[in-house]
Order: sequence, then structure tokens, then C-alpha cells
Amino acid sequence: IAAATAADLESCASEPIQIPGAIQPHGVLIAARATDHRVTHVSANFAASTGIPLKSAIGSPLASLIGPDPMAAVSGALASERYAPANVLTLTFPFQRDPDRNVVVHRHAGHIFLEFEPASVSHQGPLVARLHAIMAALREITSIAELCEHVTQAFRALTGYDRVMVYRFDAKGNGQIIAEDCRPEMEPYLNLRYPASDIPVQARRLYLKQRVRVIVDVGYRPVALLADDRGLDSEPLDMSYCGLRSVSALHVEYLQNMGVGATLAVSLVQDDHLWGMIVCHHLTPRSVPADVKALCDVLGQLVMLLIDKASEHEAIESFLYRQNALAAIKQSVERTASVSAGLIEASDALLGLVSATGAAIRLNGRVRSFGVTPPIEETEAVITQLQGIADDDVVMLESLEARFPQFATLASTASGALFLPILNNPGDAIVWFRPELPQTVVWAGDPNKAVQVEDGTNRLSPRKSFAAWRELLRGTSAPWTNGEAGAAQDLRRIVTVGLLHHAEARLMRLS
Ligand code: BLA
Repeated sequence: IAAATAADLESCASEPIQIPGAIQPHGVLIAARATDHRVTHVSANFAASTGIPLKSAIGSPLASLIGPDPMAAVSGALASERYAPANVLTLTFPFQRDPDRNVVVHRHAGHIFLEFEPASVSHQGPLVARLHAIMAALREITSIAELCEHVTQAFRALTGYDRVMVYRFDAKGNGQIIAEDCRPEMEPYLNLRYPASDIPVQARRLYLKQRVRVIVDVGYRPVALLADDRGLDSEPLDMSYCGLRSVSALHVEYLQNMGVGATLAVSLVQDDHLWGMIVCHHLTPRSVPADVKALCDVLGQLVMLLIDKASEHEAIESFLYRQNALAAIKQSVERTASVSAGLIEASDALLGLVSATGAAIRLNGRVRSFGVTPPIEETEAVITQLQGIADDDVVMLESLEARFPQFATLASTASGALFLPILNNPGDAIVWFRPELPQTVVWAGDPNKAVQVEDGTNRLSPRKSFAAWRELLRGTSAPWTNGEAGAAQDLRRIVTVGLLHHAEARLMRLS
């Protein structure tokens, strides 16, 4: 199964989602060459919604389709300092039968893109005032958890979606919902984890550029893009920045399995990688006014800066916490009759030092354990095995059983292990344990209707990805951090000095 899954996931990641050749049906798209403004593409719903025959659209000058004044507005906007590459600008001008359509304009890959959406005016009142209020609530917060909690509430108030989540990625791209605000009768998703394969790499790459995405109606039928068949443009149109871009059918299937009717997603981009996303769900179709959408983009960027600030604050806090724990352990070791007695007395600090749920020490061949650990014989066996690979250094394992399959049965107490050899006596060591992570969920829904890998194709269904993921997650703990490894090393100094000190004291008493 594993090999097939890897191949399947690769096929998933190779779907060229930036060139779908189609849009979502709530708008109309026109693309023209940036050089001479000749129209190269229109969406198939163009004629029906404008009354202009398709034939006369493709190949003609953009100005002849939208009129001279709008054309001047578009050119002016793209030339203005308001416009930066990779940006989209929202203009409003009358277009054909529609008195005021929102027109979202951008330039990319040699084309000018015009995306017409029904005029959607937000009734939020002045958005700047809302932004002020949101910032006032957010800026003094110094914990990521609390910050994200507020962000979900602010986003829900601003956009009206049924459910708003902050989704955070770990180093491997797996995600966890770290904050949520939803309608009270909805089943919460808070704390659930999802596999990296739910959002393939090319999508993550795209989301660094296109920071806000909306699916207005998950049940939509894509509208094809029509291109000039006289070869004005032979390349497929790169829609990386198009708000109307038709999304991957696999993702649509996934959302349908979840019972979601509409989504809004905002990237949280840290430096040049995706830290997380703000993901909004609505049970029924829903759109966002253009100005609110733009505000979501700005808010997403501000939130990322605030998260950076909070995480610096948290790093300092946990450094101080570890320093305190080390000081408490040191005191206890100095005060008591032996190092073991000192560690036992300071066992809370010993566990807290590296956020472990259990620990064991082996000093002079004798093993003692604290917190939640495997039975003593198994614990000893673990220490002996880890000794074999430690080479005097700290060893950090998220999955003990991946390295030592014989310990698979210990996963509920000792899935992750942090091992610290004490160098005074061969065999002496401290080991900390963490249990395996809580299992993920499979979406609710009729399992008989679950999507399967289709015969003859390599398509992977979301359900299959969950099965593979559950296998992967089994026997894995939360990862150990470098800060924790450093704290373990600091502790080693305390223990080493303590052992020498107590040995000397014993000698003094003997002499
Ligand atoms: C995209 N998958 C996504 C996105 C999310 C998720 C958030 C981004 C959507 C966007 O920004 O608009 C996953 N959505 C979730 C999760 C939750 C949620 C975990 O709401 C939890 C509450 N997906 C699969 C499999 C494949 C796959 C197996 O599960 C491929 C075989 C593909 N997901 C997939 C693709 C995209 C995607 C291709 C990109 C969609 C696009 O932008 O075109």
C-alpha cells in the first residue's frame, strides 16, 4: 500500500492547478496580451452575460469590448504606483448591461486579466473602522493560541462564514487546527490534525502568491476558457492570480465529502513559506464582497506579523521557563543526599523542562521513573537500546518504534523518546517520554459513497489519503525541539557536577 500511495500522491502533486482552462461561474474573465491589448481568452459565459458575440470578442482590442473610459481606467491602474506585480486591484466601472460590476484587474505572464464579478457591496460600514477595532483587540496579545482565537472571531464577524479556522503547518507540512470559531450547533474541528497530502505541494507554492482564495459554490460547474484558435496564444493561460480560477476537482470532491458549500482561504506567509492558513467554511454557497476580500488579505499579512511577534515572546517565555526548571533541579540536587534523590524531588521540573509526560533515570545501574512511563523492565530495555545508538550525544526520536519495532506496544506512553547519556558512569542516562499523537479523523459522511481510487487512473481520493495518514501517524509523538535538546544538555552539566560533588562528599565522610 505504501508504495502505491507515494506514487498516487505524486500524481496528485503534479496536477497543474494554475492552468485549469476554466473559471468558477459567478464571474466572467477576459484576458488580453499585455503588449497590444488584443483579447486572447474569454470565458464561455462571456456572450451570455455581456450580449457581445464571442466571435467578435477574441482577437479584438480590449478597448473595443469594454469601452475607452474603462480601458483608460485599467491602463491607468496597472501603471499607477498602487499596482505592484503579484497584486490585484479592484476597480468598479459600468460594463455593458451591468451598471456597476467589480472588475478585478491584474497583469501576469504577459497578459492583462479582467475578472468581472457581480457588484457586491459590503454592508459592513467603513472597513477602516473595523480594521482599527480588530487591530486594537489583537496587538497586545502575546500568545499565538490566544491571538489565533481572536482572529477566528474577527474573521467570522467580518465575513459571516459558518466556520472559521486557523490551520497551522508543522515542519513536514501536516496541519492542525489551532483555533476555531463556528456556529454553536456545528461539530468543532479544533485540534484535529490533517496530513500534508491534503494540500499538495504545487498548491502550497501557488498559495504563496495567491494569498486569498474563494470558492463561492462548491457544487459549481466550471466554465471553460475559450482561446483564440488562430494561435494568438499557444500556451495555456497561467491563472495563478485569478480570483475566478476553477479549483482542482479533487479538492472539490474533498469539500463535498466534508459537507462544505463554500470556502474562503487566506494564506499566512512567513518569509517565503506557508506558516498556515485561515480557512472559512460555509454550509451553503457564499461570496465575499471585493473590498472585504482585500481586507482579508491585509489582515492575513498583519496577523502573520503578530504571530511572529508572539512566537518571539513565547520563545523567550519558554527559555525562562527552562532556566527556572534547571535552577529548581540544581537546587534540589545540591540539597538532597544524592543526585537521584534530587531529581526525584524535582520531578515536575524534570518533566516540564522538555514538556515530557514521563521520564526515567538510570544512575549507577539503578532505574527510577516518574510520570507516565512503560513498566520498569521495558523502560530499562529502551534505555539500553538508546544507549547503543547515542554515541554520547542527545538522541531525539518522535517514533521509538520506527527505530525499534519491538517497542511498538509502548506507544501510548512512550512513542517519542529524548535520551540523554550521563557520561560519569557507563550506562547512566536520563530518558524522557511522550505518548503518540491523538489519531486524526475521517470525514463524516456515507462511507459507501467514499471516493475511491478510480480503476485505470492514478487518482487518489481524500479518503485513501486519510487511511495512509493514520498508518503514518501511528506511533509518532509531537516532535522534540532543539531548545529542548539544549535544555537536556544543560541538565547534564548539573547532573555531572552533582555526581562528582556527592562522590566527593562521600569520600570526605569516609576519610
Ligand atoms: C487544496 N486542501 C486544499 C486546501 C485546503 C485543503 C485548506 C486549500 C484550499 C484553498 O485555499 O482554497 C484541505 N481544507 C483542507 C483541510 C481542511 C479544510 C485539511 O477545510 C480541514 C478542515 N486533497 C486531498 C487529496 C488530494 C488533494 C488526496 O485530500 C489529491 C489527490 C488535492 N487539495 C488538493 C488540491 C488542492 C487542495 C489539488 C488545490 C486546490 C486548488 O487551489 O485548485
